[in-house]
Amino acid sequence: MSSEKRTVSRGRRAARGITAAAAAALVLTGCSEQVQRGWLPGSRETTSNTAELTDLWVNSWIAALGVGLVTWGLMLWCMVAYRRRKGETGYPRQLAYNVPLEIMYTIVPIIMVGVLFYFTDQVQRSVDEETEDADLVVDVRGKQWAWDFNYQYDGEERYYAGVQAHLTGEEGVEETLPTLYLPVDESVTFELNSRDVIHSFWIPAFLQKRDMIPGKTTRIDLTPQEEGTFQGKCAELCGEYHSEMLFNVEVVSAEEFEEYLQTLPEGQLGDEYDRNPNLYDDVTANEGD
Ligand SMILES: [Cu+2]
Repeated sequence: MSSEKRTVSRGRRAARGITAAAAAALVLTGCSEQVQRGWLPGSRETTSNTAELTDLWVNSWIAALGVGLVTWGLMLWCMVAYRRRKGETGYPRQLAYNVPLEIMYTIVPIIMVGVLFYFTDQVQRSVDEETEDADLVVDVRGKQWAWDFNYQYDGEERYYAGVQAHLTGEEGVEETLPTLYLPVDESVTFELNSRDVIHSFWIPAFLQKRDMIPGKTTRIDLTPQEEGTFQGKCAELCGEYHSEMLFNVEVVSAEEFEEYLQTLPEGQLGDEYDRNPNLYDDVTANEGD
Protein backbone atom coordinates (compact mmCIF):
# COMPACT_ATOMS: atom_id res chain seq x y z
CA MET A 1 0.00 0.00 0.00
CA SER A 2 1.39 3.39 -0.91
CA SER A 3 1.70 5.98 1.85
CA GLU A 4 -0.81 8.16 0.01
CA LYS A 5 -3.49 5.44 0.12
CA ARG A 6 -2.81 4.78 3.78
CA THR A 7 -3.39 8.47 4.59
CA VAL A 8 -6.69 8.47 2.69
CA SER A 9 -8.09 5.42 4.46
CA ARG A 10 -6.95 6.73 7.86
CA GLY A 11 -8.60 10.06 7.08
CA ARG A 12 -11.81 8.32 6.05
CA ARG A 13 -11.83 6.26 9.25
CA ALA A 14 -11.37 9.40 11.34
CA ALA A 15 -14.22 11.12 9.48
CA ARG A 16 -16.46 8.14 10.07
CA GLY A 17 -15.56 8.16 13.77
CA ILE A 18 -16.34 11.87 14.10
CA THR A 19 -19.70 11.42 12.33
CA ALA A 20 -20.65 8.57 14.67
CA ALA A 21 -19.62 10.56 17.75
CA ALA A 22 -21.58 13.60 16.55
CA ALA A 23 -24.67 11.47 15.91
CA ALA A 24 -24.38 9.90 19.37
CA ALA A 25 -23.94 13.31 21.01
CA LEU A 26 -26.96 14.64 19.13
CA VAL A 27 -29.12 11.71 20.23
CA LEU A 28 -27.92 11.96 23.83
CA THR A 29 -28.39 15.72 24.20
CA GLY A 30 -31.55 15.87 22.09
CA CYS A 31 -33.47 13.61 24.44
CA SER A 32 -31.30 13.92 27.53
CA GLU A 33 -34.28 14.89 29.67
CA GLN A 34 -36.22 11.93 28.31
CA VAL A 35 -33.23 9.66 28.95
CA GLN A 36 -32.81 10.94 32.49
CA ARG A 37 -36.45 10.12 33.18
CA GLY A 38 -36.23 6.65 31.64
CA TRP A 39 -38.71 7.51 28.85
CA LEU A 40 -41.57 7.70 31.36
CA PRO A 41 -44.74 9.69 30.46
CA GLY A 42 -45.56 12.97 32.25
CA SER A 43 -42.85 14.71 34.24
CA ARG A 44 -41.11 14.22 37.57
CA GLU A 45 -43.48 16.76 39.13
CA THR A 46 -46.81 15.54 37.71
CA THR A 47 -47.96 14.31 41.14
CA SER A 48 -46.51 14.14 44.64
CA ASN A 49 -45.48 10.53 43.91
CA THR A 50 -43.96 10.72 40.42
CA ALA A 51 -40.46 11.91 41.48
CA GLU A 52 -39.91 8.92 43.78
CA LEU A 53 -41.32 6.47 41.25
CA THR A 54 -39.15 7.92 38.47
CA ASP A 55 -36.01 7.66 40.63
CA LEU A 56 -36.75 4.03 41.50
CA TRP A 57 -37.29 3.19 37.83
CA VAL A 58 -34.21 5.01 36.51
CA ASN A 59 -31.87 3.78 39.27
CA SER A 60 -33.05 0.19 38.76
CA TRP A 61 -32.13 0.51 35.07
CA ILE A 62 -28.72 1.95 35.92
CA ALA A 63 -28.10 -0.97 38.31
CA ALA A 64 -29.28 -3.45 35.67
CA LEU A 65 -26.99 -1.87 33.10
CA GLY A 66 -24.03 -2.14 35.51
CA VAL A 67 -24.77 -5.83 36.09
CA GLY A 68 -25.21 -6.28 32.32
CA LEU A 69 -21.85 -4.68 31.52
CA VAL A 70 -20.02 -6.92 34.03
CA THR A 71 -21.83 -10.03 32.72
CA TRP A 72 -21.27 -9.23 29.04
CA GLY A 73 -17.64 -8.33 29.79
CA LEU A 74 -17.02 -11.67 31.52
CA MET A 75 -18.69 -13.56 28.67
CA LEU A 76 -16.64 -11.80 26.00
CA TRP A 77 -13.45 -12.27 27.99
CA CYS A 78 -14.11 -16.04 28.27
CA MET A 79 -14.85 -16.29 24.54
CA VAL A 80 -11.62 -14.52 23.62
CA ALA A 81 -9.26 -15.86 26.31
CA TYR A 82 -10.38 -19.50 26.03
CA ARG A 83 -11.06 -19.70 22.29
CA ARG A 84 -9.76 -22.71 20.36
CA ARG A 85 -6.21 -22.04 19.19
CA LYS A 86 -4.69 -23.21 15.95
CA GLY A 87 -3.74 -26.88 16.11
CA GLU A 88 -5.85 -27.68 19.21
CA THR A 89 -7.92 -30.85 19.00
CA GLY A 90 -10.47 -32.66 21.18
CA TYR A 91 -12.30 -31.26 24.18
CA PRO A 92 -10.76 -28.59 26.38
CA ARG A 93 -9.87 -29.54 29.96
CA GLN A 94 -13.15 -30.47 31.70
CA LEU A 95 -13.90 -29.07 35.15
CA ALA A 96 -16.72 -29.86 37.58
CA TYR A 97 -17.72 -28.35 40.94
CA ASN A 98 -16.00 -25.20 41.96
CA VAL A 99 -17.45 -24.58 45.41
CA PRO A 100 -16.25 -20.98 45.95
CA LEU A 101 -17.57 -20.01 42.50
CA GLU A 102 -20.94 -21.63 43.15
CA ILE A 103 -21.27 -19.92 46.52
CA MET A 104 -20.60 -16.63 44.73
CA TYR A 105 -23.26 -17.44 42.06
CA THR A 106 -25.76 -17.93 44.86
CA ILE A 107 -24.87 -15.05 47.15
CA VAL A 108 -24.41 -12.26 44.59
CA PRO A 109 -27.92 -12.62 43.03
CA ILE A 110 -29.49 -12.84 46.50
CA ILE A 111 -27.81 -9.55 47.41
CA MET A 112 -28.98 -7.97 44.13
CA VAL A 113 -32.59 -9.09 44.67
CA GLY A 114 -32.36 -7.92 48.29
CA VAL A 115 -31.22 -4.43 47.25
CA LEU A 116 -33.98 -4.14 44.61
CA PHE A 117 -36.53 -5.38 47.13
CA TYR A 118 -35.39 -2.90 49.79
CA PHE A 119 -35.70 0.16 47.55
CA THR A 120 -38.97 -1.01 45.94
CA ASP A 121 -40.48 -1.63 49.38
CA GLN A 122 -39.39 1.80 50.63
CA VAL A 123 -40.89 3.65 47.65
CA GLN A 124 -44.06 1.56 47.71
CA ARG A 125 -44.66 2.25 51.40
CA SER A 126 -44.14 5.96 50.87
CA VAL A 127 -46.38 6.11 47.76
CA ASP A 128 -49.14 4.06 49.42
CA GLU A 129 -49.21 6.15 52.58
CA GLU A 130 -52.84 7.05 53.20
CA THR A 131 -53.89 10.69 53.45
CA GLU A 132 -56.28 11.39 56.31
CA ASP A 133 -58.97 13.90 55.36
CA ALA A 134 -57.80 14.60 51.82
CA ASP A 135 -59.02 17.89 50.32
CA LEU A 136 -60.88 15.91 47.67
CA VAL A 137 -62.26 12.37 47.81
CA VAL A 138 -63.32 10.80 44.53
CA ASP A 139 -65.29 7.58 44.72
CA VAL A 140 -64.46 6.15 41.29
CA ARG A 141 -66.82 3.45 40.02
CA GLY A 142 -65.54 1.39 37.10
CA LYS A 143 -68.26 -0.26 35.01
CA GLN A 144 -68.45 -2.04 31.68
CA TRP A 145 -67.25 0.19 29.90
CA ALA A 146 -67.13 3.64 31.44
CA TRP A 147 -66.53 5.46 34.70
CA ASP A 148 -68.63 7.25 37.32
CA PHE A 149 -66.87 9.89 39.41
CA ASN A 150 -68.39 10.82 42.80
CA TYR A 151 -66.78 13.97 44.16
CA GLN A 152 -66.69 14.86 47.87
CA TYR A 153 -65.16 18.32 48.20
CA ASP A 154 -65.51 21.02 50.80
CA GLY A 155 -68.62 19.41 52.33
CA GLU A 156 -70.27 19.09 48.92
CA GLU A 157 -71.25 15.94 47.07
CA ARG A 158 -71.52 15.95 43.29
CA TYR A 159 -71.39 13.22 40.67
CA TYR A 160 -70.47 12.66 37.07
CA ALA A 161 -72.13 9.69 35.36
CA GLY A 162 -69.92 8.38 32.58
CA VAL A 163 -71.33 7.12 29.31
CA GLN A 164 -69.11 5.10 27.03
CA ALA A 165 -67.85 7.04 24.03
CA HIS A 166 -67.74 4.59 21.14
CA LEU A 167 -64.48 5.27 19.39
CA THR A 168 -64.80 5.45 15.64
CA GLY A 169 -61.19 6.24 14.79
CA GLU A 170 -62.18 9.79 13.87
CA GLU A 171 -60.58 12.76 15.55
CA GLY A 172 -62.40 14.57 18.34
CA VAL A 173 -64.09 11.54 19.86
CA GLU A 174 -61.57 11.59 22.69
CA GLU A 175 -63.20 14.82 23.87
CA THR A 176 -66.47 13.02 24.51
CA LEU A 177 -64.85 10.52 26.88
CA PRO A 178 -65.73 10.65 30.58
CA THR A 179 -63.58 13.33 32.20
CA LEU A 180 -62.16 13.41 35.71
CA TYR A 181 -61.40 16.89 37.08
CA LEU A 182 -58.80 17.43 39.78
CA PRO A 183 -57.66 20.64 41.51
CA VAL A 184 -53.91 21.27 41.34
CA ASP A 185 -51.89 21.16 44.58
CA GLU A 186 -54.75 19.70 46.63
CA SER A 187 -54.57 16.23 48.13
CA VAL A 188 -56.83 13.63 46.55
CA THR A 189 -57.97 10.21 47.73
CA PHE A 190 -59.35 7.96 45.02
CA GLU A 191 -61.66 5.31 46.45
CA LEU A 192 -61.67 2.70 43.70
CA ASN A 193 -64.74 0.49 43.27
CA SER A 194 -66.16 -1.72 40.56
CA ARG A 195 -69.82 -2.07 39.62
CA ASP A 196 -69.44 -5.44 37.88
CA VAL A 197 -66.14 -7.16 37.02
CA ILE A 198 -62.49 -6.45 37.82
CA HIS A 199 -61.22 -3.21 36.26
CA SER A 200 -58.05 -1.25 36.87
CA PHE A 201 -57.72 2.51 37.33
CA TRP A 202 -54.70 3.83 35.47
CA ILE A 203 -53.45 7.31 34.64
CA PRO A 204 -50.14 6.54 32.88
CA ALA A 205 -48.63 10.01 33.47
CA PHE A 206 -49.25 9.60 37.23
CA LEU A 207 -47.20 6.35 37.14
CA GLN A 208 -49.80 4.63 39.34
CA LYS A 209 -52.42 2.00 38.64
CA ARG A 210 -54.65 -0.06 40.90
CA ASP A 211 -57.17 -2.87 40.46
CA MET A 212 -60.87 -2.23 41.12
CA ILE A 213 -62.42 -5.33 42.59
CA PRO A 214 -66.19 -5.92 42.99
CA GLY A 215 -67.14 -5.85 46.68
CA LYS A 216 -63.84 -4.29 47.77
CA THR A 217 -62.56 -0.71 47.88
CA THR A 218 -58.95 -0.03 46.96
CA ARG A 219 -57.35 3.41 47.03
CA ILE A 220 -54.72 5.75 45.65
CA ASP A 221 -53.61 8.90 47.49
CA LEU A 222 -51.75 11.69 45.72
CA THR A 223 -51.53 15.41 45.06
CA PRO A 224 -51.53 16.54 41.41
CA GLN A 225 -48.83 19.18 41.04
CA GLU A 226 -49.08 20.22 37.40
CA GLU A 227 -52.06 21.53 35.48
CA GLY A 228 -52.78 19.81 32.21
CA THR A 229 -54.75 17.16 30.36
CA PHE A 230 -53.84 13.53 30.83
CA GLN A 231 -55.16 10.23 29.59
CA GLY A 232 -56.67 7.55 31.79
CA LYS A 233 -57.66 4.02 30.99
CA CYS A 234 -58.78 0.68 32.34
CA ALA A 235 -55.79 -1.64 32.61
CA GLU A 236 -57.57 -4.93 33.25
CA LEU A 237 -59.18 -6.89 30.42
CA CYS A 238 -62.84 -6.51 31.40
CA GLY A 239 -64.86 -7.59 28.39
CA GLU A 240 -65.65 -6.77 24.78
CA TYR A 241 -65.09 -3.00 24.87
CA HIS A 242 -62.28 -2.96 27.43
CA SER A 243 -60.06 -1.10 24.96
CA GLU A 244 -62.60 1.74 24.85
CA MET A 245 -62.82 2.11 28.64
CA LEU A 246 -60.92 5.38 28.55
CA PHE A 247 -61.20 8.73 30.30
CA ASN A 248 -59.62 12.17 30.31
CA VAL A 249 -58.05 13.79 33.33
CA GLU A 250 -58.09 17.58 33.64
CA VAL A 251 -55.89 19.00 36.36
CA VAL A 252 -57.05 22.62 36.81
CA SER A 253 -56.79 25.46 39.32
CA ALA A 254 -58.90 25.24 42.50
CA GLU A 255 -61.23 28.00 41.20
CA GLU A 256 -61.79 26.24 37.90
CA PHE A 257 -62.42 23.01 39.75
CA GLU A 258 -65.05 24.61 41.98
CA GLU A 259 -66.73 26.14 38.94
CA TYR A 260 -66.78 22.75 37.26
CA LEU A 261 -68.29 21.08 40.34
CA GLN A 262 -71.21 23.53 40.24
CA THR A 263 -72.13 22.21 36.79
CA LEU A 264 -72.61 18.68 38.16
CA PRO A 265 -75.74 17.28 39.77
CA GLU A 266 -75.77 16.94 43.55
CA GLY A 267 -75.46 13.59 45.26
CA GLN A 268 -73.53 10.38 44.72
CA LEU A 269 -74.00 7.35 42.50
CA GLY A 270 -73.14 4.73 45.08
CA ASP A 271 -73.22 0.95 45.22
CA GLU A 272 -77.00 0.92 44.69
CA TYR A 273 -76.12 1.09 40.97
CA ASP A 274 -73.67 -1.80 41.12
CA ARG A 275 -74.70 -4.79 39.02
CA ASN A 276 -75.16 -6.93 42.10
CA PRO A 277 -74.91 -4.66 45.13
CA ASN A 278 -75.66 -7.53 47.53
CA LEU A 279 -73.26 -9.98 45.92
CA TYR A 280 -71.28 -10.53 49.09
CA ASP A 281 -74.31 -10.46 51.41
CA ASP A 282 -75.84 -13.23 49.24
CA VAL A 283 -72.71 -15.33 49.49
CA THR A 284 -72.73 -15.06 53.26
CA ALA A 285 -76.48 -15.75 53.46
CA ASN A 286 -76.16 -18.87 51.29
CA GLU A 287 -73.47 -20.28 53.50
CA GLY A 288 -76.09 -20.77 56.24
CA ASP A 289 -78.49 -22.84 54.03
CU1 LIG B 1 -62.37 -2.20 32.63
